[in-house]
Amino acid sequence: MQIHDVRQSARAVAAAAIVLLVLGCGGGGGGGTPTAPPTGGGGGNGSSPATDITVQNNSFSPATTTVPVGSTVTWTWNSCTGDGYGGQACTDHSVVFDDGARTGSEVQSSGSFSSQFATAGTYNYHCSIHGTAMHGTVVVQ
Ligand SMILES: [Cu+2]
Repeated sequence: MQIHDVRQSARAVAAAAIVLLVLGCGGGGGGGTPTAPPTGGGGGNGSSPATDITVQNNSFSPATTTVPVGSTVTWTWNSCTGDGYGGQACTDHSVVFDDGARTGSEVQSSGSFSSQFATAGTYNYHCSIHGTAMHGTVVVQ
């Protein structure tokens, strides 16, 4: 009796294992690849123009920035470099508009300056310290 019972149990286990294998196989194969639906309609953020300009030593980056009418452009100073003694040396720069009509920034070596552009046009500017060698353009359209 005992031996018989063991054999029956073994068969049952084997049968169960086969069932599990078949189920496992079907489950794995039939899953398919989940496809993530594209989110949203416009993807608007990707097309937003850069309105941040870095004031670095002897250049504005990017040199030309194109923005929609009404945009506020922010210049952020990044003009500090190592002084060779473990400290930092920060160089003065400014944002001065060539036409003189718009208010520019102070001469400063850190911080930022923002200006809003309500009218379409091309606004050339330069640094009062380094002259036209350090210049940039904001195109408002
Ligand atoms: Cu400068």
